[in-house]
Amino acid sequence: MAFTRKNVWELGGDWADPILWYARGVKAMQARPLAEPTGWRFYGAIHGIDPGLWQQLGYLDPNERPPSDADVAAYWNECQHGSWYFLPWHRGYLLALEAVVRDAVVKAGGPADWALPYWNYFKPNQNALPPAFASPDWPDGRGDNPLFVPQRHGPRNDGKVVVPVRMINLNALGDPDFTGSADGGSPGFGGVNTGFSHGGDVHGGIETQPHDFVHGLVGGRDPETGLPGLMSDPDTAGLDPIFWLHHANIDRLWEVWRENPRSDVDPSDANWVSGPAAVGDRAFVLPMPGGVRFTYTPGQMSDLAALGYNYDDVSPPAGTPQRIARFRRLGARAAAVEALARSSAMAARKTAELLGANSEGIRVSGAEARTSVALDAAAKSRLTGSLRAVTAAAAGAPDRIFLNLENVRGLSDATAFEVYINVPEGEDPAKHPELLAGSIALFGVRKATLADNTHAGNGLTFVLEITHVIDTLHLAGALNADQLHVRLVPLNPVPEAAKISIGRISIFRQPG
Ligand SMILES: [Cu+2]
Repeated sequence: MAFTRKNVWELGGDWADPILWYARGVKAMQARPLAEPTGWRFYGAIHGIDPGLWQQLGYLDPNERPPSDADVAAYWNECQHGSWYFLPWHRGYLLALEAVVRDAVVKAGGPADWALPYWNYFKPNQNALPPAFASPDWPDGRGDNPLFVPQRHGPRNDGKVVVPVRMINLNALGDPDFTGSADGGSPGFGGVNTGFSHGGDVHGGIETQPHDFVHGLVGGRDPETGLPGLMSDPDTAGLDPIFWLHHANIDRLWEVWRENPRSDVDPSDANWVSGPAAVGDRAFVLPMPGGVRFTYTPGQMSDLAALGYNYDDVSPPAGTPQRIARFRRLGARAAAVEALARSSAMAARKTAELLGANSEGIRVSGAEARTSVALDAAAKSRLTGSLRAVTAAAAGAPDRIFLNLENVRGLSDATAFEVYINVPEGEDPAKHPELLAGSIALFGVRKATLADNTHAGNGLTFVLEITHVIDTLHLAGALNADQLHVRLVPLNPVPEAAKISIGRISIFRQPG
């Protein structure tokens, strides 16, 4: 039997059967003790657990019996972030949770083909939290709906959970490479080459947007206590039932990227295919119903048919960037466009070159932060040369450009901001969508800031592709300046107490 994951907004009602059965399955898991590997909180702790934060949020009693040391070592704090394992690890995590929920559903007399729904916030009128998750009541009016979580504060921290469509994007789907690098160029669609990475430094394309951003905006931050919503912090995110529908959508986007390729493929590198266990690091292993251990490698996660499930829709969404459109915009002749697309898709990955960086770290607090990036003249002329060459008959693909926010540190993962380039002085950035580099939320920043046994406290690095903005400036003849002006516009004023800082803002070119 192949299981089909369907759009939560198109199931035929706020409490359509798959949602009602999900709620019942979650309820059954929540009734299990902390130490039970198929319990709800155990599953949350597999993603990540900060016992102090769990206690503050009311999810852990210090007197509870913990799981065995062996179970904690095998399963807890396993999630992969800032890594090319981000997508395959979470795919296995979804499969295992889905099997545990389905087991509970079937035992309660529900359908044997139950599958997780997904939340596609990109679709028109589907960007609000699905109603069954927003109501404290079951459909009969009883008030212990397990899908409802009070610690969801939303983008404005007022409890209204809506994903602002203007601020999320599918730019990552346009990336020809699954694997990126941490050299300042593309972080890839799927992330950079790492070992076992429970919170790596450089977030990959699909991880940064929309993944991190939706986490931060759904969870938000309690305006009174300053505590994160469950979804905003990786150490609490797995406790929120909406987590799984968000991740099912990210998982679906991986298949969208694979299904609509030019030459896009998952990595063939043995370190990706076999995963960290093959080099003696922790294995990807999850508890399944009946005491079964599910051990898996990234390579086993590529093929949905082999895994026995599918999605009802993997067509390319509106707004997927098209390389061809870029070449046309830069003036390529009609006959050259396809050849340019092929050369850009086939090109071996080329090393990134620094175009410039700002001179010192900046603090982000209040309503805005600004800095300037001085551009190296020689590197810039190589960039403009590659952009101009597109109009020639036998050109290679033009450079792609990346803005790096390096060593981002702070204490509030719900911090989210837009990044703009060269907004004219005195003008409202919101009126210049053509100058919007991208939007980020700092999912994982607190963990990455505190020095502990896995982190040196270096913070996170976010990489935004700004090719579209640079093209705009180039076509307007505005790339001749010797610096670019960067404006960070937070979604909500950033409190001093969040201590948000950015070590360096740099811009890199990468030959296309
Ligand atoms: Cu996530």
